[in-house]
Amino acid sequence: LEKFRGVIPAFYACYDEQGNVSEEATKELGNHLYNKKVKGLYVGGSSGECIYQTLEERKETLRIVAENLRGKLTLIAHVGAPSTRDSVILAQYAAELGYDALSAIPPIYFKLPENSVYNYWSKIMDATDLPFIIYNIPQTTGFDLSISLLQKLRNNPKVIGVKNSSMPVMDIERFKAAAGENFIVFNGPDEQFVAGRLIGADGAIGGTYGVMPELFLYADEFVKTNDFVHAREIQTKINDIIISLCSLEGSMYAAIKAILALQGVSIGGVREPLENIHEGDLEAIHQIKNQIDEA
Ligand code: NAY
Repeated sequence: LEKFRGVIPAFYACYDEQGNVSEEATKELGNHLYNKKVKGLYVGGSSGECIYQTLEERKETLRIVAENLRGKLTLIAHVGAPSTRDSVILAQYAAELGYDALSAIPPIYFKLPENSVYNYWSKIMDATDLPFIIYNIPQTTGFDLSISLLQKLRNNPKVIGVKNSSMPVMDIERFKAAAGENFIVFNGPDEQFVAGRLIGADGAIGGTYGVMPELFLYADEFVKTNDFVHAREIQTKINDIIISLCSLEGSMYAAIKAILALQGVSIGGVREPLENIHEGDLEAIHQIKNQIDEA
């Protein structure tokens, strides 16, 4: 499980000027993050705007990233889709492409009982030989992973971890305690990266890493060397930046992409209904870029 321990940016959706998935931009962002020495990539999750993409677009992104970076970075494919059938199609495709692991949110829209969620995740796992990482993100899905469901899923040896994006850091500690040895818990909320690592997260996957990978890599090093004073200092800088990113007319991902463009990596805008950058955001975008440079 060593290959999952580390800083793993959630990969952004990469579009051309018409808003279509761009092969060139996808490669460019992948190479950029590879050069920053991140551990891996989480492809096609929330930050990948998976919920607003067609099955074909999601396959396209999975393919481009894998062809470009498999063997160089740990690649996790997020395959959660509204139906079990589409999720299984994506899972099988990711396995063919050589991904290291699969991951999925619980099913969204209908409020389904735990048993349906169990069956959904199990069918994805049955579809390939790949290990599986549960994605718990109750604030967007409305489904909170219970300890008993985790323990039931844990009977399947393919379940190797949880990416936990719920806000209480205690959940990370509880999931670790419940799951036992040989299990990876990933910190989800970037605002609590240091706290999550301290309470036991083995690795971390996040939506803002891509625009400031160095800060998370440094924070991770400080945690590893027990230098909590410096780790906390970086966390404060990260949180100031995240608050700035979330304070514009445009959505957080639109702000991130605009800053990436200033950093020399152009991956387009966001897909509606996510809000794109407004004229009035431009000055703040430059300021946030400086804020990142100075951190
Ligand atoms: C993914 O699947 O893209 C992620 O891992 C993103 C997780 C993010 N949560 C949400 C709700 O988007 O990283 C967080 C988030 O961007 C960060 O904490 C800033 O709020």
